[in-house]
Amino acid sequence: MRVDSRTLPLVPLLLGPVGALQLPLLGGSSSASQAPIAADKPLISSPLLQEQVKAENLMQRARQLYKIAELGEGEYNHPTRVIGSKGHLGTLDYIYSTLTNLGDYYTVSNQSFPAVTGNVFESRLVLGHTVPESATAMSLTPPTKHKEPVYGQLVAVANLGCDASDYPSDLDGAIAFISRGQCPFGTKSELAGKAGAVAAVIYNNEKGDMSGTLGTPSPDHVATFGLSDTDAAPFLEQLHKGEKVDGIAYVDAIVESISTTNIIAQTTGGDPDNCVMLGGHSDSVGEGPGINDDGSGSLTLLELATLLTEFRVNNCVRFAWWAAEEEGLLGSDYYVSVLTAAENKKIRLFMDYDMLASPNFAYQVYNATNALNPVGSEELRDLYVEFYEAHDLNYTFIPFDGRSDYDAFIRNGIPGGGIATGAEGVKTVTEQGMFGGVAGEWYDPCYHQLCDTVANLNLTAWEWNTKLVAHSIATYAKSFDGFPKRVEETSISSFAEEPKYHGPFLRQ
Ligand code: DTR
Ligand code: ZN
Ligand code: ZN
Repeated sequence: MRVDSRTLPLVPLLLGPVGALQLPLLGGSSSASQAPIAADKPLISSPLLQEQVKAENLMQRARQLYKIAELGEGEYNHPTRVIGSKGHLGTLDYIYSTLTNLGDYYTVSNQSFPAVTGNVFESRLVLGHTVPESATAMSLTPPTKHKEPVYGQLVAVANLGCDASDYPSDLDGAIAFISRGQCPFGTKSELAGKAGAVAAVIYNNEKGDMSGTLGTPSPDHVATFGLSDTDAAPFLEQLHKGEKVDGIAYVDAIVESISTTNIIAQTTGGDPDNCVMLGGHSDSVGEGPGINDDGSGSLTLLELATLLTEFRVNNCVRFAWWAAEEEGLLGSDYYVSVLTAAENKKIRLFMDYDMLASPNFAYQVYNATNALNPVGSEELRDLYVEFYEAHDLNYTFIPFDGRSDYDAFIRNGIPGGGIATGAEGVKTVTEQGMFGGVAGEWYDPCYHQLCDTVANLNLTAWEWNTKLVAHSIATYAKSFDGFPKRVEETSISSFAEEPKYHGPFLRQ
């Protein structure tokens, strides 16, 4: 096994007293010198690589990953691979040991970075005599004081609660009632805390339920709930009429700062100045084992990294298993943030693979365009389209909206794209005709839930998508001919306004 000069061989997984994975910790990105190309290996070929993809091998890895998720039961009372848990540490060890058992085909490095993890153990909101059904504690919310119920009047905040002047003077000891909109949930929670509120309820100003994340913790954050527009309406009316609404808020939660780890593997063969990069995320949410989200993507990468060792490549291939995607793309953000300009330029494109096997799947392609995203993003999109069309498979376009680990890359001038099979979106009748499954149901009814287990995988979708990932690797590992050169400036993608998402959860 070759390791980056700064990376020590992984010590066996020692789940010490604090469960710390004794991984060597390494900042920065790996850089591999070009090893002599193994002349005995055939040049990478898409059909030959695709031929090696077998559903049973993928399922074997999924079963192994579920066993690893069960390591998290001691602390979470259910299987999970959330960052900081033994389930995630075990995932990292599985990925790292698989890669380092592949001889010197890869330079493998571990990149540690600071992250924040949160867990809501219990929460409850009572407004007047009602327990609003849609009330959901926000991700990364702090607990209520002493983790006990707090009592206060519900007090409406003016406008959208994005300025301190919106918060009335009588908010001290009250529960702030704030409309969604214009600024992040974290900003609203912080301003409410500074104004003396004991908790905050942010209600949707669009149709439907609303849950999100407070993002980077602040000492002024207060226990914060999301609420649907329909559940908020009667209380807005009562407050508008000058009636009093008593509130009780209770959150038992923890927010912790920890160090976690990205794993990067780059072929020692191939031009190191022209890399094709691809990633999935190694972590799950605290609520479940994440076998589809994103076990499917990270295991596809691990299987293809293994199969690729039978070939030689002309351009380097860099695999990434991101940590803390679920906390807001922290791993991929960190990785891109520490790239030098020269390192940035070596990455010709980044391909994101996050949820490839949803049970009620649709074949979804991120609708990247060169008009809005770094040039080359559209060509990558069209590679996916051409593959599905060549195999008479239907597909749909989905918004390239910042919900997964491509975001940092496209914001820093690196062409990006990817495919998915769907999360909490609802399959339409038209899509039922295109893909089968059940209209009116989520694409993944177990998204971010305990039931995201091995049984939650659609094998047909997973195998086809793994063949497509193989095709995407082989195409660019063989040649970038016809693919746009990197343009000079590392332009920021043009979002019309601050995007609502940066990661899985709504930020505002
Ligand atoms: N895989 C989801 C985040 C995600 C990425 N793309 C989409 C599209 C629609 C919904 C969610 C997502 C996760 O990590 O939670
Ligand atoms: Zn995901
Ligand atoms: Zn997720």
